[in-house]
Amino acid sequence: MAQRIVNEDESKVPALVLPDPFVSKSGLLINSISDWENIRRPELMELFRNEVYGPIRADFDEITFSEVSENPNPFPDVSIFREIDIRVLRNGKSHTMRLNVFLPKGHTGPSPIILLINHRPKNQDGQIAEEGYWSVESILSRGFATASFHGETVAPDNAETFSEGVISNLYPEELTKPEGMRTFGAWGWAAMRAMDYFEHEPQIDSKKSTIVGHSRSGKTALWTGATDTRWAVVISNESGCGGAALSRRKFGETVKIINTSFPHWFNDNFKTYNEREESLPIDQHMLAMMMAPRAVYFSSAREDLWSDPKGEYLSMQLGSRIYSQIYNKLVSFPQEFEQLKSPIIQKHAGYHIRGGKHNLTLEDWNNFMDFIELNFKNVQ
Ligand code: GTR
Repeated sequence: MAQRIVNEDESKVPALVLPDPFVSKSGLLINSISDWENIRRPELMELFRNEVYGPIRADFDEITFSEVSENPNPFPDVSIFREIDIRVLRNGKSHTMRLNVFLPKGHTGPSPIILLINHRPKNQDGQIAEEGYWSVESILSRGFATASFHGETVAPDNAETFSEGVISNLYPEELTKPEGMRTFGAWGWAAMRAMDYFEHEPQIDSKKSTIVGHSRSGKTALWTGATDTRWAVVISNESGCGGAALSRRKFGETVKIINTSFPHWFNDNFKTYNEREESLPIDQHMLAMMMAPRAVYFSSAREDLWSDPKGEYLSMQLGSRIYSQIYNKLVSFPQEFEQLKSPIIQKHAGYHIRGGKHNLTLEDWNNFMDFIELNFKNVQ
């Protein structure tokens, strides 16, 4: 096996020359909302779709939601638990995915919702909600509803078998295209179908919706939030390479390493950038920009160098310029990453770094909820 070259030394990070988000392909300087939304944003979306992630297909013939009762409610005192099978038909074939939903008990009126994309090994010790990773009780106690699906319900996380789910069932033509849909597209597809359910369910306020993902699911959350503007808040926890972190820093996991370890995640075109990060027409700060004018939040962990915490912060700092430069909203991030002590919870764009290792914890969730609540204040 070829030797992996991994840099975790800041002094060896190359000088950054990033593509300019505010100049269109034809050289037009972008400084208005309409030029951003009609010219530059669609150009960048096309680049991310064709060169990195593949599309999240949204076409199908029919969708149905049916409640099943297979498992007992793990939190009966504080929640109403629903297990929903979402069945989608296209061209006479169907795919069914499972969504687990907790509504806060005793709340009247629609609740804001937080979706967690789950990629932890299925049914780890038989739990539907692993404490910390999906902090259901804490989320409900703040008046949110919460839902989660497992990636495996639409695409196995395996280079050989990944297509044996929604891709082969509903969109087999994607497999032969170098720019086609792979697992990030499939997992994002599932998140969009969850959103279809939220829109259909009167006890859920789908306009106040947040999508959260950790690590590979954080990458998925970002691509889903960029593609599907129904999400009001998009949160990435330690998503690193191909997620929140700038690829050109080549700190920790690189494009070549990720494409070699997980060839089924991104589309085939992305592999042409192995060891050629400088030639990418985008970098990940531009993905953060795709969320505007909605809200976006990144979080990192100090010991998680593989995900490049500083690269995640810089990407947020640079990406959040979309709010000030185009949407005329006040957002500010301290210059020095090394000085960061406390979470940056403000309207539109936020960030925190906590102590410890690669994981999703209650501390992360508490910051996410502070950010979400602040962003929903005064929103009708
Ligand atoms: C790692 C991978 C990362 C990250 C992580 C995870 O092995 O290199 O890109 O996605 O898995 O999902 O936990």
